[in-house]
Amino acid sequence: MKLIGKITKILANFYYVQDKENKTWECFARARLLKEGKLLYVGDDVEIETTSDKQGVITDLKERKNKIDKPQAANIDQVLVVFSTFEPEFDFYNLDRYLSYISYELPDERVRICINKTDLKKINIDNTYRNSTYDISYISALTGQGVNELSSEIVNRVSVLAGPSGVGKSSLIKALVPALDIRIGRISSIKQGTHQTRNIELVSVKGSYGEGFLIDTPGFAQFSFGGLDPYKVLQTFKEFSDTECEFSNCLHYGEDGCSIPDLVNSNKIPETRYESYKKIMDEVHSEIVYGSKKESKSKSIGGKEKTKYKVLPKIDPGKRTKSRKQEKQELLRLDEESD
Ligand SMILES: Nc1nc2c(ncn2[C@@H]2O[C@H](COP(=O)(O)OP(=O)(O)OP(=O)(O)O)[C@@H](O)[C@H]2O)c(=O)[nH]1
Ligand SMILES: [Mg+2]
Ligand SMILES: [Zn+2]
Repeated sequence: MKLIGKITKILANFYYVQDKENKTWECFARARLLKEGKLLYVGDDVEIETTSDKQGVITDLKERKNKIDKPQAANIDQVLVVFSTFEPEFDFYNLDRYLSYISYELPDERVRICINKTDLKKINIDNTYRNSTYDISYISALTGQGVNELSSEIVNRVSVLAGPSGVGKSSLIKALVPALDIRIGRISSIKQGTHQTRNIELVSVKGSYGEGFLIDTPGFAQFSFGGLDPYKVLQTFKEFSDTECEFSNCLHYGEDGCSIPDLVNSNKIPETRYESYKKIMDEVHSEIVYGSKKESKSKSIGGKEKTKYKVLPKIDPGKRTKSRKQEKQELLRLDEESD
C-alpha cells in the first residue's frame, strides 16, 4: 500500500512517518534516495510503501519548501527562538546570534522570540527589538503564563523550537501538549551541561483552536558565521538594513561616514543590536577570500596569495581572549551533544 506522510523522528536508520490518519510507520529509506544524495529531515513529506501493518519503506521525497541544517528540519513555517530569563541567564548577544543565524537560513519565514521562565525572573526586551521584525512572547512553561496566547500562533503552522540547552523548549511543548511524555531536564543536571533532548522530533498539537506541528530540537550552541555573505547577514538586522545611510552599499561595519553610529548615539537604534551586529560581522569576516574589500581591515594569520586563507579582524585583545574561551566552551558542548 502506498501512503503519504511526514517524517516525525529519525533514529539511526529508522524514519518514523506519520500518515494523514495520525498513524506512525517505522520505515527504512530506499537506498536509491540516499544514493541520490537526498538527505531526509524531520518535517519532510514522503511517500512510503508499507511492508507490514507497522512498517514501510520511504520511496520518494516530496518537494520541500525549505530546510535548515542546524537543527535539521524541513518545511518550516516559523521558528520559535526560546531563551530563558534565568538558569540559563538571558544574554542579548547570544539571542542575536540565534536570530541572525536562523533568519539567514530561513529568510522568508517568521521568527518569534519566546522569553521563558518569567515565573523566576521578569525581563522586558520590547524596546531593544522595536524596529526588528521579531515578535516577542513572554511565557512560563511552568505556570502556563502566556502559553494560551502562544498556542494561537502555532495553529496551521510547522514551528521549530530552537535555543540553548535548558531554556525550556521541551517544557514549552509539554505545556502546549500536556499529555506528551517528553524528556525534560532538571536544573541540577543542566548545570552539569546535560542536554535533555537528544533527537529532533515533530509532534502535532491539536486543540479546540486547530492543529499545529512543533519540532523539538536539542539545544545547540555551535554555529559559525565565518564566511557567510555579509550582505545577507546585514538583511537579518532589519533595523540597519532598512535605514538610510550615506552609502548605498554600506555594510555599516566601520565605514567612514556611515550614519549608523550617529543613530545609535541618538538612541534611534538600540546599542545592543549594533554591538551584536559588529561582533557577528567580525565573525563573518574571520574567513574571507584574499583580495576582498575588507582585507585591509584584517590581519593575516597565514596563507598565500590567491589562496583562501584565514584572516582575523583587528579586535582588542580582551575580546579575542573571550571569544576563544567561548569557542572552547562551545566545542565542549558540541562533544556532549554528539555523545
Ligand atoms: N521555573 C521554571 N522552570 C522551567 C520553565 N520551563 C522549563 N523549566 C525547567 O528548566 C529545565 C530545562 O527544561 P527543558 O524543557 O528540558 O529545556 P530544553 O530547552 O528542552 O533543554 P534541551 O533539551 O537540553 O535543549 C527543567 O528543569 C524545567 O523544569 C519555566 O517556565 N519556569
Ligand atoms: Mg529539550
Ligand atoms: Zn552605513
